[in-house]
Amino acid sequence: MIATAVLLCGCSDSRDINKDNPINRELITIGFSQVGAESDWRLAASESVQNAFTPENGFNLIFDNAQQKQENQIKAVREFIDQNVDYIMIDPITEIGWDTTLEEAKEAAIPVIIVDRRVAVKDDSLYTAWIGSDFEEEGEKACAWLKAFLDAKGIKGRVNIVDIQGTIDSSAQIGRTKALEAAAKRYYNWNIIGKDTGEFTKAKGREVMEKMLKTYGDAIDVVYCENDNEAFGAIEAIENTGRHVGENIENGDILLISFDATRAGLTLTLNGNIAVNAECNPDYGPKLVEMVNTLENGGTVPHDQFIEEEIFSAKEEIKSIYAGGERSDVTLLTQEFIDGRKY
Ligand code: GZL
Repeated sequence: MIATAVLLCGCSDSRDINKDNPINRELITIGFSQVGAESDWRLAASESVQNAFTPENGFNLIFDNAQQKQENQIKAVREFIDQNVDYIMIDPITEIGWDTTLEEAKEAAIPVIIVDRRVAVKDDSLYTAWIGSDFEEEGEKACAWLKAFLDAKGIKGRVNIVDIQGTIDSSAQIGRTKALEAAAKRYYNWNIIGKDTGEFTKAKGREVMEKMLKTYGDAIDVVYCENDNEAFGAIEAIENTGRHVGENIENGDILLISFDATRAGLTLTLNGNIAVNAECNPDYGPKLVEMVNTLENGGTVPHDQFIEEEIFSAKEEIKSIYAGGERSDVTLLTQEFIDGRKY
């Protein structure tokens, strides 16, 4: 039995939530099931939620880290139901397998808000709202940037790409992979020579990159890392072989694309190790507080809404890109911009 530790933020962070721990009904109790702690992005997203749902703001937060296992998320949600929390929030590790659990929450008349990644359920009324990223658009922006970059350099020949995917069947992986595969169909000279999941972690990203280098060696021109932590691992693996991470793919460099735009990821983007970084905004906390307060006051919230996101690079030649039917400015990175980032 993991002892229930009530952290300073007034949230308990335990898998076996203590049923004897009486809920303070003056506060709105939120049961939050988080994917895990697999990446810098995930830590930032958890911090955003814990900084927002505080007793000072009128909340009691029960926060559960599922350690990247859906069965742990389902167990936590059932415990939230037993505790009769006021709201359940879930960042679902994968999209499938949620119907029964959400039906149980509906029977208990507890509103559910899905955060970040999505659930694929037969009946969308099983959850009150979803707020998250447009992962396919993130991928479209990254691919549009690569296309503009290759055009600016006059590279028309074959470009061999490996895809270090995220957690398979997670919305982020589904969207980012789909965008790359669509771009590879659209541009005759783009060639995806390999893909494998890096599970959004540095260790697995490095392991996959090592395997890809052994298999494809000098043939690799571009690595499409589906999050920053995979890119951190990929850079280590590439540099261990003596190859250079950079933009001169015509001279043997390996160009890296990444997602999340964490502080560490943006630092590597500023110094050119990562060529372009598509933001995945982790700052859900304040938006979720606003949504709960609206609901508490009898208001309604959009059933589905996207969180705003940008795309970053240090390469001045690409100032804007055209993706997902819209033009997006590319934010040119500076150190002070990175220093000023909340997460
Ligand atoms: C995306 C999020 C992904 C991040 C990864 O919204 O679900 O999961 O891109 C994280 O860093 O592990």
